[in-house]
Amino acid sequence: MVTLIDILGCDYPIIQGGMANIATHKLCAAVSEAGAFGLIGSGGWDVDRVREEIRLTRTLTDKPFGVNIMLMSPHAEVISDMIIEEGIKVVTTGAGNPGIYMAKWKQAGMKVIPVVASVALAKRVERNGADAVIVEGTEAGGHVGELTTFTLIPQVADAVNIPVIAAGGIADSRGFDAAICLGASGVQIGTVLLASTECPIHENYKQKVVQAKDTDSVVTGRGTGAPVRVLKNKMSRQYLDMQKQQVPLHEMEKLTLGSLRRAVFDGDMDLGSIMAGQSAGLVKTVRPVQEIILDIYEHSRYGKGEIR
Ligand code: TUI
Repeated sequence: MVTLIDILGCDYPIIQGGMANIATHKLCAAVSEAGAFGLIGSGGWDVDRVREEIRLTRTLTDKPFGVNIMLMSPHAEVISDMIIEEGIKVVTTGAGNPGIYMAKWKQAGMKVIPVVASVALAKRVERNGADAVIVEGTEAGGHVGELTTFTLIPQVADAVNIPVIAAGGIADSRGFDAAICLGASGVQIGTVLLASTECPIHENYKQKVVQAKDTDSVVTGRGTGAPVRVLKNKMSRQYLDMQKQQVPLHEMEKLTLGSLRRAVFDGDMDLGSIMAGQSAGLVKTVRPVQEIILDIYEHSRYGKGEIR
């Protein structure tokens, strides 16, 4: 049986989320060097920037890494071709159905691992040739679906015959073990890596994650087609107020436009969009990536055996 580790070519069944504007060569290389699977997050970037990030990653590590394609990006199609030219072996996708790209990626010999938020899409991508699925619950940060990790993982595990990777709400070995018990073969982590030494975001963002408690995140934009989980601040409150007043979407977009960048680069914790998951409440300190990965894997009770 092909295991997730075989598909990815890394040491541990732990994948880094492809966080837009955050998952640069620095984070990706640190994760892969630690024995997990790093990803370049292409959301928010054009094709040349993503190519540059791939090349920079290769200067930092010989270990395998992949690229995440944010399917709502206007650059998704050109990036989907560029990663073939660059010899990327593993691609993950998010925020949509990657159906139109699957054939060419499989033709190029790539492993394709879509992020899904429903059983229906998991089954569809399996039929289209996906090698595994990342099943993301609404606990996750950023763009999210409706269902929880706890309910989705076993339902998808029952419905498909490819490895399932759990995402959303996992920040330590307990979450990792729970995911394995629910039928997952591995996990994807994002929020806990925001609070890593190597994560290239503003220090204010890291501190905001560390200080967050259980109830400090909220989903903005439910019902608008692009629900996004962020940490509560002035920006999220303004957004939710406008939503209640049914302000037209393009007006709301003005508010969100560039707001993730304001948080990531300027450290603006009032008017920035601080994307993070519910697991922020579990994150207590900023640690090196290697410590975060090893802490999850070494303390695991169920994740080291014959999982596929
Ligand atoms: O994509 C993510 N997380 C993201 S993308 C992002 S950038 C962004 N910024 C503002 C607005 C929107 C996006 C920030 N965080 N995670 C993967 C993910 N994919 N979560 C949920 C889904 C998903 C949802 C519905 C995947 C497929 C899907 O189905 C659509 C269909 O066509 O069936």
